[in-house]
Amino acid sequence: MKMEHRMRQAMEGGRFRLYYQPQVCLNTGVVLGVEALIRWFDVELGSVPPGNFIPLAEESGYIVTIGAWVLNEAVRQAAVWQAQGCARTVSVNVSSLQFQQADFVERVASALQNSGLDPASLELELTESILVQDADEALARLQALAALGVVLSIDDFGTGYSSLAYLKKFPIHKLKIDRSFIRGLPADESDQAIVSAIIQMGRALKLTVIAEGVETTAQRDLLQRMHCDQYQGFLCSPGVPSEDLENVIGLAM
Ligand code: G
Ligand code: G
Ligand code: MN
Ligand code: NA
Repeated sequence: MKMEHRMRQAMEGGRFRLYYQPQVCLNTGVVLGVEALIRWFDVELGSVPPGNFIPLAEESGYIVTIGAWVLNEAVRQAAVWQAQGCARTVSVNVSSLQFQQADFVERVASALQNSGLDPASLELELTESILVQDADEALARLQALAALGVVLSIDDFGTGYSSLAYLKKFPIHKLKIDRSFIRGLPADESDQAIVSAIIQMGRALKLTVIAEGVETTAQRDLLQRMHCDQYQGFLCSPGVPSEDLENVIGLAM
């Protein structure tokens, strides 16, 4: 069976779920937000890792359908947390094709409106490649999203081909340092230099900086000394179902 057909069946059968990975304040240990990560539990194939289907969904265009579902589901869940009195942001990964839809901004606006979620509680994770393609169109779209009040972050920061000029040009609020630079910490001196430079630049530009892929206390402690704002990684928790989140957050540090 073709993968796209399987994805369509899985979507119709409710076989996709969102898991949530905490984003932790390095100063206080408080969980400020979570990143929504899609999971596919197929009737026949079992658990299909996102690395195996997101690229195919991007090629076939089905990512637009998946992305719309992810956005609405994440916003719905965040509105539930908000109604429970829990201030917590939700970060949603946005694919290039999804961002390029003519009505992408309206889709975000209506997801917010339908749910009643405070726009400041929604973060959109964009990759550098999104900013490189058709920069004028991207600028207009980002300005419209920023005007809605949503937070715009650059995912996998430092791994793309774009220039740093976009940090000046686009209304970006947050940088996510790619985990390839975190892996070598605390020992690797090149990684130290790169991470430290990103943090300092982020601070100077008044951006929030979050480190991805933090797995050890030594990495976390170094990032804290470097004045990084937040971290995300297996040290706190992998992505977990919403019902397990309170448990994980109770243990966060
Ligand atoms: O979720 P990890 O746990 O395995 O995710 C693997 C890859 O899939 C990462 O690059 C991540 O950004 C991407 N990914 C996870 N969830 C989503 C999603 O909802 N939308 C998109 N576009 N990518 C996602
Ligand atoms: O591309 P993006 O940054 O959205 O991808 C998130 C991916 O990173 C997911 O596959 C998630 O499971 C993975 N991830 C999250 N935390 C860690 C970590 O501490 N170590 C490693 N190796 N992967 C992580
Ligand atoms: Mn991400
Ligand atoms: Na990333």
